Amino acid sequence: MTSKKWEKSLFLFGIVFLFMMLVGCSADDNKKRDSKSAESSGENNYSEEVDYTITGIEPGAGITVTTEKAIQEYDSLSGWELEQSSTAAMVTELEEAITNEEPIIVTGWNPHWKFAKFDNLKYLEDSKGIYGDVEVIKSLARKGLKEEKPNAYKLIDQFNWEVEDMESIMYEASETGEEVAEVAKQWVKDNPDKIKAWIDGVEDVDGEKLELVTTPWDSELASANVVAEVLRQKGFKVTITPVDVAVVFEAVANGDADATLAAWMPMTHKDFYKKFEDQFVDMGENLNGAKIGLVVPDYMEIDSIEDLQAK
Ligand code: PBE
Repeated sequence: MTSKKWEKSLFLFGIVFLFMMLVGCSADDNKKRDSKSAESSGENNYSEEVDYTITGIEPGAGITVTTEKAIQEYDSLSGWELEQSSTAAMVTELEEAITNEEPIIVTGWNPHWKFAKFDNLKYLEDSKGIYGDVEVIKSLARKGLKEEKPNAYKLIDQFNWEVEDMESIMYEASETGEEVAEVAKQWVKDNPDKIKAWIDGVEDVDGEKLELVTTPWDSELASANVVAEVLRQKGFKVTITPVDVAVVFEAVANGDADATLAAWMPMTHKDFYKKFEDQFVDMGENLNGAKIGLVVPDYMEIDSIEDLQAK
């Protein structure tokens, strides 16, 4: 993977070098320098070119709240806007920008299939640590679940998987157009070894109901559907309700939902977590190695949020 990245970088470097040679030989010195040659000499106008706008996702997302904080904290982002729409719209804009080799700055995260699809993305360094470093995804249960539905609690508590597992489901769903729920079911069939550890000591039940609440992103639809499928095999009747992040926390806190597998901590959902802390049971992480931040295609010659310019 890393060496592939290297090869690709060298290849891209070669292309950029050739391009520069050609431009150098043929360009009329009086011609106005285009932005590409300005960038290669160390100056760039990326901030102006993206119109001081970060391409964001849904207003309710943790990464949206966190990015608003970043805009306040970084001098280099002063006067910037966060364009909020949807994850699908962000991905379309990212795809278009990459096709045309144009600059773009998006709110990005792992696990997400865009990192598998476009292998030329990079996170901008975040010296102030607004987005944190490594994120984990936690499972939360409503108070009383352990006592009332011990087998469901045990299974959810034992659920744990890798970034690659989650990403493979997301990627396959995005490539084939199949529902995440369907791909998740197949994943459960294909990974009996992983599931063995989750169901260790869990007894079968007879139609006990269980309500999982989740955020609407493919990452959390993947985990919810995988765990729901395993719970169903144990005899549970499971419903999955996708809602806004704020509602996920509220529903578990007030007992409307039994559990969620979708809490990104310590940064992404910090505000929501803090608001309802003590009103739910933190069951610990189910995935380690998630990440959020500002993401750009690697043909943009900047490394850090501080390389951007205030409006
Ligand atoms: N995400 C994906 C979510 C959590 C999962 C990073 C877009 C968020 O920002 O809340």
